[in-house]
Amino acid sequence: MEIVTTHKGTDFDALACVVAATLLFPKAIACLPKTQNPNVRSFLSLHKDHFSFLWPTDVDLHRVTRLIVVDTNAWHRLDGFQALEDKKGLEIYLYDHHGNDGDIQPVWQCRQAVGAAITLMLRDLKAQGKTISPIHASLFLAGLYEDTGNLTFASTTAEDAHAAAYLLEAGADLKILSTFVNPAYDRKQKDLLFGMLQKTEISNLNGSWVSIIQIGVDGYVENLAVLVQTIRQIMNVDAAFGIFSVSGSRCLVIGRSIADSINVGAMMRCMGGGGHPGAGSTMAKAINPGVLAAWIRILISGKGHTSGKVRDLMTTPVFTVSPESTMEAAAIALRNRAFHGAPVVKQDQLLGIISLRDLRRLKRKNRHQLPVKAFMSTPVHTIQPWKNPAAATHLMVKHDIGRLPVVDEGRLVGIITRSDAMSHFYGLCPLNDQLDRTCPTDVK
Ligand SMILES: [Mn+2]
Repeated sequence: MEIVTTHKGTDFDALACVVAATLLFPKAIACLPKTQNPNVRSFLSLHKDHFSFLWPTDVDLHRVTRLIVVDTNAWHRLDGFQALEDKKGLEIYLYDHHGNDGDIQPVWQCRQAVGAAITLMLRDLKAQGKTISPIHASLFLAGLYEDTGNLTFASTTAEDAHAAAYLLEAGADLKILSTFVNPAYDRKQKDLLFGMLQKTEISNLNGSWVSIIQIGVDGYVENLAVLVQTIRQIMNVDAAFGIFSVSGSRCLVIGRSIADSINVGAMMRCMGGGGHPGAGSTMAKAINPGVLAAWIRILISGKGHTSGKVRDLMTTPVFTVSPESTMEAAAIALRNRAFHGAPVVKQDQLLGIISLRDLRRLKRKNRHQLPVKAFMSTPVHTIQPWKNPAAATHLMVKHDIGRLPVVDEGRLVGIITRSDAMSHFYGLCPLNDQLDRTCPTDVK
């Protein structure tokens, strides 16, 4: 049995990719997560007769031989398929346009940083000469427009624009599109937008204009992400962040950015969520909204109002790996110590970083005997021990890395990880420290 699936909180791009995959793999059965974005839900309820989907609970996992994953590359974002992660002989195919943060190990993949994942699928549909009906074209264009902000987000590529032209030629209906992609605001959304406009604070952080809004939300309000996007446009800022106190001690944080220097996805990953450079979100539990706002400012500016130093947080001595050791030996050493990665060092010289993720990428067993130096990542970003922890987090967010060697006068003296830096900031939080790791439905 072949199954196509995508991420929880399914948006139009994800839905478009699932449908496109069933055209590319006619034997595959489409399976949608139980949670979908509100506009996708209303689209599906109107187009019930055109598409057929299974729920994850309808699938007998034992019978799945091929899993086609679209618009995500992380197991935790799938609904109900985690049990397949270690299944022997399962073939995984992947189409995705997200960053390098996932842990799904496909046997075949098409991954590229384009504006929308449907652009990648369309490339193959065109190459295989598949015909696209006007309804398919409309759905695909909805995904393309939603993920690229009508081709205006910085992540948009020329291929996305070509894909849009191709879909218009195939009969995509712009009237249907505007009904679903930009649905009219309901009463609650209008009220909340009004409140957000009054509360928005604008500041210049590291040369970018950023608007941060803290606001309470009464009951359920649909599609808060659209409101954050609207605020960004009205305020004409580089990035906007909404911190919505949802209920009790939970806050939903949603960010939208058009500046290359503000990578919302990396910031939200740091805060326990996820997303793209231009869009992301996280659900934070038991953290005061004011602390979340301060955290966002720290992540963007790299300036924390804290007195600690990197040397107080770093781990020392550092476990290192020699460039000549085999990948297999390095992996065993890392696993025994429960580390995810380590610096590669030769005679006090820091050469690179090797991680378990690099090892998982080696497909063929015989490559495990190759030396670490062939697979380590370079160049290495480093930090000095006397720097502020906020500067360390800033670097980790900017380059989307999980660990930072601490170097003093050319010598490796320690290492600081994302969780070291975060535990420092959490220490400042009045309510302290849990993050809810579930991805909220607004993540694009
Ligand atoms: Mn997408």
